[in-house]
Amino acid sequence: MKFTGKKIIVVGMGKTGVATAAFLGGLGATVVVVDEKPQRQWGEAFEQLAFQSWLTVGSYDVTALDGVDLVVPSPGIPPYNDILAAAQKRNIPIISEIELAYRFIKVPIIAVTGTNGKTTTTTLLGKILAHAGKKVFVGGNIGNPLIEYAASPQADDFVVAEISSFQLQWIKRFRPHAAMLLNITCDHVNYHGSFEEYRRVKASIFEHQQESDLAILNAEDETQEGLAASSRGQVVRFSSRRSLRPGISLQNDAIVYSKPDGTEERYPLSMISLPGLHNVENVMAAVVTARFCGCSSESIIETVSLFRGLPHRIEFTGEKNSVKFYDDSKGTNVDAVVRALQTFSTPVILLLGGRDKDGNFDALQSLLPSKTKQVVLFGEARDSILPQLGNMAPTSKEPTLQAAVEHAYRDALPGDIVLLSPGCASFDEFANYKERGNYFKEVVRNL
Ligand code: UMA
Repeated sequence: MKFTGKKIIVVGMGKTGVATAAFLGGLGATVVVVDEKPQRQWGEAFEQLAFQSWLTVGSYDVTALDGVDLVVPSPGIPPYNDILAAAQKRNIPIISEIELAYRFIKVPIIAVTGTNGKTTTTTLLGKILAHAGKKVFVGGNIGNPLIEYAASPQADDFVVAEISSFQLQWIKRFRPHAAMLLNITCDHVNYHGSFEEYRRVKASIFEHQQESDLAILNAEDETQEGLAASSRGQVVRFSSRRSLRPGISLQNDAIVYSKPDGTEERYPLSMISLPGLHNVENVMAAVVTARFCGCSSESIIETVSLFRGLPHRIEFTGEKNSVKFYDDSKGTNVDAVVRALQTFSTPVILLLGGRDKDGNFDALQSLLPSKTKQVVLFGEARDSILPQLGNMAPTSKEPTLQAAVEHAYRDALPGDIVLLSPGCASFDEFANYKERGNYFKEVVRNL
């Protein structure tokens, strides 16, 4: 599709929408922009665009679609949004920002998706490639839209992109040279409408791959079995629970990458300082991709050994009177809580709550007796989570995160661990998970 001379509506004027509008205007399109928020709240980046002759501000309703040839929604706009629903009815094509970017990016794209572990794996992979001397751009859901890269000189060897299900929602031809699906568990159901639809959208990351592309799948994830069979790319599966030949798997104290030709590479488990088996899986996916991109095993081991992980992911926060505190504020779904609990060998005091994303907390029941001493529920979701825990651990409720931390500290004995792994979004009290994690650290410091 040619974009020059077309009338295109961009829905949502956050980071993605502003960059998309600028890109389309640069191509010679007429751009209509809309957002549910009043224009004065669209931020400084929009103000740079506001007086361009190719741009008009539309009203946030279906009339904005009049005469429009194409819709580019921001990732945060759910598919059931009125404007998107009307565009579908009128057969106006809709493409996501990553689809648009893909059509203009000439550098091979490595796409990282999964319910959990995306940002850690994307960051690690970016570091491995850079350490091996490759020029690399790291972007996508991690914070900088790919469309910004499409507009740049593109002087890199690889683009490593964290890709969310929201960004995959409206792809048409998006074909990453390497793609990985780290795991899929229940998340974002209120956006996609059902777990099945969320899974379908996540799996579409492989849909347009060809024989020369790499597809990395989780061998322990039953829902991915069909994908291995249907993939046109070169499939490599990983497992942290059993040996895979071919595949990459954990065998005693080593990660063993067994190739289809029967050769093997070994990576010492001791190179990983990040906690939990889920991080071993993230490293496995990064190793396979880095080898595919031409990095040496030695260089990979060096980078992984130096990597200390990212904030708010089971991050040690501090110790007060021999009580240890861990910040897993990025744990915004139930599966992330399961992973965090499995990381600790002794039962913890778990802080759980925030804004519920329709998570299924029943899934925690079997873990609570062995992995928790106590649960403190907090925030907006505290009442809705309580009955789902099935009285499997002593549980109390507090209105706020601060009250929950203070409650946990009052009850804790020397040697105890207090873990914030909320299993919920942060928006009832905070702007995002980072703000929640930083606030947690501040409350701990002030105890
Ligand atoms: N808006 C509407 N109508 C709606 C919803 C939102 O008009 O129904 C407007 C808002 O008023 C706002 C704009 O849309 O002005 C925001 O757009 P957006 O939510 O798509 O946010 P961006 O600033 O463009 O950021 C997006 C990603 N946000 C989401 O997916 C929600 C960022 O991921 C990403 O870093 C950025 O693009 C660059 O690629 C954030 C995220 O939370 C970190 N992602 C989810 C996650 O990781 O779980 C998927």
